[in-house]
Amino acid sequence: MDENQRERDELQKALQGEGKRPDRSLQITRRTFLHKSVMTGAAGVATYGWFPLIGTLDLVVANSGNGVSVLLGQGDGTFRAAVAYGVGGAQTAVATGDLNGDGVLDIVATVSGSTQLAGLLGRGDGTFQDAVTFPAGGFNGDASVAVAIADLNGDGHPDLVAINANANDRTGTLSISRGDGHGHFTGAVLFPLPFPPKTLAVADLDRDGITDLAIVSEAFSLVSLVFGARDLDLHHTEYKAGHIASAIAIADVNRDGRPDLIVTDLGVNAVGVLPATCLP
Ligand SMILES: [Ca+2]
Ligand SMILES: [Ca+2]
Ligand SMILES: [Ca+2]
Repeated sequence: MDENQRERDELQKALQGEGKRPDRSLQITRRTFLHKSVMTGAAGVATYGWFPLIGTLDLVVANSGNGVSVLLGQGDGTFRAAVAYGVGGAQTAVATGDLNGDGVLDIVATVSGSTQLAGLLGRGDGTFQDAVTFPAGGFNGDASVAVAIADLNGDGHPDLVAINANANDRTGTLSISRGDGHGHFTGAVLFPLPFPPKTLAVADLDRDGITDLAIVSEAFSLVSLVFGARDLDLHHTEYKAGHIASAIAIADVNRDGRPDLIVTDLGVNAVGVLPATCLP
């Protein structure tokens, strides 16, 4: 039996055993992630923790202890001392984007054990205002594990996106709060996920001008692609992804102008690549 057939069989067994479906408007297609692997010799955690760049030189770090640290670049590859901002708890993930449309990058972070997102609005001089909170909704037992600032409905205004994992029943929710471009967000629209998510990446995967999501579930070792849509009538496609998919990045690996998925696999200490040509 070849590796791809084995993965398809494992996926089929996993899906039959799980037997859960979203109860809202996420339509599901399931496919097998026919990936190529590159051995790294160590557990792949390169993108875990999210250290997104502000501009090109600064770092934002989610602190497992408490708060978010910002390290401003000095232009020579070194950084000033970290400045910590309290956001009401320990962080599991952080993302940057312009929440209020003033042209200055802002920060949003998950708060461990909750679905309250913390936002830090940038002042434009490398410092940030006191934290504000945005509810990501979720069901009893949900906790936000990753966050993004991305325009999922293509109206030109950044939306707040969070994925919540439920510790009780191995499910999760996708939370989308639509932004008005001025820092105000609607209440979270929730989409149940039939797996516990771990992390996500954003890009316009199908190149229709609307940002899409790639969500990783480590527990089910899959990647779920959720395609943005103007009315938020979302559908997603699940890809079986190796043995223990743990982290994801999106980049044009083969330089064909289309975004490819790069997924780390803790099960075999490898990095898998799903070329855009395999995407729907
Ligand atoms: Ca801003
Ligand atoms: Ca939007
Ligand atoms: Ca798209």
